[in-house]
Amino acid sequence: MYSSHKIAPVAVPEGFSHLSGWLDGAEQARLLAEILGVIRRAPLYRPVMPRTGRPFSVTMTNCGALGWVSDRAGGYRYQPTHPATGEGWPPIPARLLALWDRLAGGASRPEACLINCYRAGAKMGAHRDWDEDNKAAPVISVSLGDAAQFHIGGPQRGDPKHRLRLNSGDVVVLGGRARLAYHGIDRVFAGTSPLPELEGRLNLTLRRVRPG
Ligand code: MD3
Ligand code: FE
Repeated sequence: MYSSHKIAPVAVPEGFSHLSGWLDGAEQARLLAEILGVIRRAPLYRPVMPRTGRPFSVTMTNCGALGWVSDRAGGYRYQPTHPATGEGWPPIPARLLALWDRLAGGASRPEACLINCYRAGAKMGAHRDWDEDNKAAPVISVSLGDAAQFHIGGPQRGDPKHRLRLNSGDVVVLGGRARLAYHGIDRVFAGTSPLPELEGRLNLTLRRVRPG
């Protein structure tokens, strides 16, 4: 007999696909080495929120022709240079472009790969990714290191949320209605990284910013 407690199932938005374990351990290690190379050239920095100046708990950097940045005066935007060094961002590693070509359904290649770094206690509040002029192309996310609890809702902040765990090597494709859904990271499970070279969590998001 089923319990009579009514727990409404929360549908995942159309266009959301979670490719659990898409990258094997060896591929994760190769990708991580390349991303650590990016971070050496374009150091992680801590963005702050527009107007309030409140710091993010996540640190960030980018690779690609454009990178996503945020500061008090300029707000959320894409720009071709690192906010601290003034240098151009390093290129997106070829293996990430190959992943895009395989999974992005024919969308033009991404100009931006945002790298989010979560150390113990870091999280990312519910938000929508709204800064790309191109909202038709999917966003593709790759997780490395510690596992995290992710949530995705709908187009309104109050919509019911679907929660799932993202593990190292998981890939998520956000197309269709999922592309503009509210989402965030509730918590990181410290100490669960299977990669000896990585303590904490890195999330890479490939983004087509410009139309085309
Ligand atoms: C759903 N990153 O960088 S990845 C972000 O794990 C971001 O660091 C989270 O949200 C992270 O903006 C979540 C999964 C993800 C990425 C982009 C999305 C989900 C998304 C864009 C639209 C909808
Ligand atoms: Fe996001």
